[in-house]
Amino acid sequence: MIELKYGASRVEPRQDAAMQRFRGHRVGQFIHWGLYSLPAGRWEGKDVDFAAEFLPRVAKIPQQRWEALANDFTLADFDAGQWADTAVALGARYMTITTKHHDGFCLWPSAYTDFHMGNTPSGRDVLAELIEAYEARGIDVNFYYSVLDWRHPDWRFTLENDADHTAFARYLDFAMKQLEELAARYPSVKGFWFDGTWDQSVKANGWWTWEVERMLKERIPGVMVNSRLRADDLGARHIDSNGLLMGDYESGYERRLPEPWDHSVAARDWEACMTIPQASWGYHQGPWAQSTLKHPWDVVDMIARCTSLGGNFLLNFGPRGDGSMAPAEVEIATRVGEWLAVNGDAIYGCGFAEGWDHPGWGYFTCSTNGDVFAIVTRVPVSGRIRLQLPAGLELVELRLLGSASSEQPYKRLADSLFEVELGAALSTGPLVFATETCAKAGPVSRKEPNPDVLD
Ligand code: 2OX
Repeated sequence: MIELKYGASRVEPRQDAAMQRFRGHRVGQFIHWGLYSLPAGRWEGKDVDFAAEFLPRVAKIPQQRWEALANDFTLADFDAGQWADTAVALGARYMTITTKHHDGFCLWPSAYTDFHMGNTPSGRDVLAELIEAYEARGIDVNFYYSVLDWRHPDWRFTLENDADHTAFARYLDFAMKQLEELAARYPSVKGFWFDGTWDQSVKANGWWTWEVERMLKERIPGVMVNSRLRADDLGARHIDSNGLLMGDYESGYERRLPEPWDHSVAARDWEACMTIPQASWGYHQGPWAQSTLKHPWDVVDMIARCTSLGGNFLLNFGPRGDGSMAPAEVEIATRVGEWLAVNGDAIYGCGFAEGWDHPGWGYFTCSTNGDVFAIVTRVPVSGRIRLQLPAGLELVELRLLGSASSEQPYKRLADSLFEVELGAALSTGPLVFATETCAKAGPVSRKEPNPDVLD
């Protein structure tokens, strides 16, 4: 063990009530909304086929012109209740909103910059409105905060000389003050999701990331912070130089998920975030994004995959510049939510099913009571799946969620191996079977009879 001042603050996962609540949520709604939502990936009549929130960088837009977008951010069609209804439709249990993205624009009226929503025509405090609307529907609100800031004069990507160190020290002070301000103004926030922490300048200031975590936890009991905030004394990120997780959950899975059979990730709390289009977080109006929207069953597959590996899934929405939700995203949220309304027992509060090997046709999840669910998202062309139970278990019953039928569509092929005929139920989308099992009588052997199979 290396002696670290700013490494992980614990060895084992958090088990307090706030952590257990977050862990049980499994499905969250990410929201990217800012000035980039207005041009929505198009500048001077031309589509810019890159993530919409990167438009000012990719299209090299002069700072003044970017800032002028604030005059058009009128919120003509913004209704926090409508956003929260979309989260309810999705079945999300928490929401994470961009309070400040890389362009530096703040959704709350910050005392430390003029570049904020309070100085747009409506002057509304949209964070306060969102917290009220979401919490009224029982949905937790978390804040995304980009440490990277393209606009602030004291931001540095690297620290090359004394002047850089002096400037960046001022920047870190500014960001700390903004975070104190967020914590003071919106004390019911449940967590902070940090981004833009990968540059050398931040890695050289691990102490600051440690101090941010400490400050937030002191001011907001139970608050969650993601591992992406953190760097240790030596600049190691997420996982400290002793191999321990920093922050409360691992947040490195961005637009990618762990491999379904990689059970090692289940040892930690984690969350993956995902876009609905291929690669834009902010709303992008062009076909580059709109022709790549995921199918609701793709989203269900990802939710099931994350749950089966003990992680949360944060699905991103990019509301439009007028404040309205994109109809195509609302439609997808609604379809996914309809599935969760029937099958949520296999997701909410569930996690890794110890002893159940990854099946190619989908995922096993396990509730806190030990109920194991088989979620079928990847059906073989045969229309049948093989259900391999852990050695020593006997199948008593399969119950198809959302079905009143007590028919048992399976037959035994071998010890602990069953075949399930999926049949017509398939046409309604991913199927979930609740499994009821009991201990098998007699001796249990996992040994393959084939002598060429090595143990
Ligand atoms: C930068 C270099 C390579 C790949 C991704 C990035 N990246 C991603 N930079 N910023 C991001 C932000 N993180 C997501 C959660 C979005 O906010 C995206 O803008």
